[in-house]
Amino acid sequence: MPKRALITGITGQDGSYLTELLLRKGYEVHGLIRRSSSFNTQRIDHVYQDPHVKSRLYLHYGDLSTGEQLTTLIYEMQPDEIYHLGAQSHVRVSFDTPEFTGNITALGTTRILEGVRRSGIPCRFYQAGSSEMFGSTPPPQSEETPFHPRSPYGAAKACAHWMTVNYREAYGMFAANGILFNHESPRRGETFVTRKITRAAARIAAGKQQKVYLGNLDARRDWGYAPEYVEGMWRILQQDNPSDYVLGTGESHTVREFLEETFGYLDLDWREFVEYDPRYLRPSEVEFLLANADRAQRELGWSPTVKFKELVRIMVDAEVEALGLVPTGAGRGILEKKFGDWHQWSGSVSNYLQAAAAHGD
Ligand code: NDP
Ligand code: GDR
Repeated sequence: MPKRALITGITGQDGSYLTELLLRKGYEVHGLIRRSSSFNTQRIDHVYQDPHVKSRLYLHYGDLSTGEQLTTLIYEMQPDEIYHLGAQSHVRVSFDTPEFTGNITALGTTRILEGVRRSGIPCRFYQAGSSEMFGSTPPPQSEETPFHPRSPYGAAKACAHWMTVNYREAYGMFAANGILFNHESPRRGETFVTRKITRAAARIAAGKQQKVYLGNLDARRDWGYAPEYVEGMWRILQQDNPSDYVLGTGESHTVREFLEETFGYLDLDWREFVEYDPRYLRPSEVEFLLANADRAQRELGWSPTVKFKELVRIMVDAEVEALGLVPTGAGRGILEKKFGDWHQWSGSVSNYLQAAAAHGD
């Protein structure tokens, strides 16, 4: 019998990479999707087949705002592993929608945990925790670092983290937290800063856009490559005992450095194209994130190989290709060289980008 996994947030960046990983490992994969008036499955269309054809990927309608249906779904599906990635995941937006963010990002986790408990199923549970929980606590941040969240999103994730610990301790559930630092890819949502910058730079180089408007350029982030992080999630659930792990690269850079690297790769000077817009500032900011992921390296054998400059090249090449142009190629070369038989990541990225282009993105 293949293992059965349920992924919430399957249509997001991480959900799509995790789906590919688990299908490659032979899992039967079930995803929770919410009904939308426009297409929201572009990131997984390339692995989703007609349900009338034999397939190992199944999609179920549902929403993290309602617990009863989630419990029924879990009870009927009997998954071996649940990867709970669904969330209102945008930090800036969480200041505009604090109650909604708490409902989905914090209580959504409680609803899934409660669904597992009530169903009485011995499944393993992964909570998608975030470095945003550390907030203003100085770097480097590890599993021992206290949380001091600086946004409704960070506070909601801290609640979800502690609920996961509580269900582990109270009911003996295999419930584990990943505490993941920023991870990016060509599939990143367009309003997160790395994708916003790489997309704008490629369009500017192609003469399709004049300017890009940004907020705080001084914030420091530890940016890694998303496909490596979903491998970490899977490893967390394969341990003998449930525990909590920080995943990050151990390198931190400012948004300004990301601009320099991106525009520099395209032989452009970012200062000519970037304008300041206070709309993108947060009422309280997280200034400096830098992971200490020693524990993950020691116990999971996980250490990311794609670092800052390589990440930029991968993302820029993908954006250039999406515009129908020929990329410089360093990014594509990095993927092919580093991942050997993982070169399908770049294949699926291209498929996704072609699909996105067909949708008029
Ligand atoms: P995305 O924003 O790309 O994806 C979020 C997913 O959650 C989407 O599939 C979205 O569906 C789904 N979702 C949102 N609201 C609901 C709801 N009410 N009911 C059901 N599903 C819902 O996030 P990422 O893939 O980047 O991140 C995955 C998880 O990891 C998130 O929980 C995020 O907070 C967390 N995280 C991410 C990090 C990163 O750097 N990427 C770092 C640390 C943590 P739809 O497509 O319909 O909007
Ligand atoms: P973050 O990612 O808040 O770290 O959360 P984001 O890319 O949104 O911001 C990173 C930094 O860039 C600054 N910034 C801007 N950000 C956005 N989005 N748009 C802008 O125009 C802009 N200008 C400057 C921000 O102020 C910030 O300092 C991401 C999300 O994926 C979370 O879900 C996840 O938990 C964390 O990463 C780890």
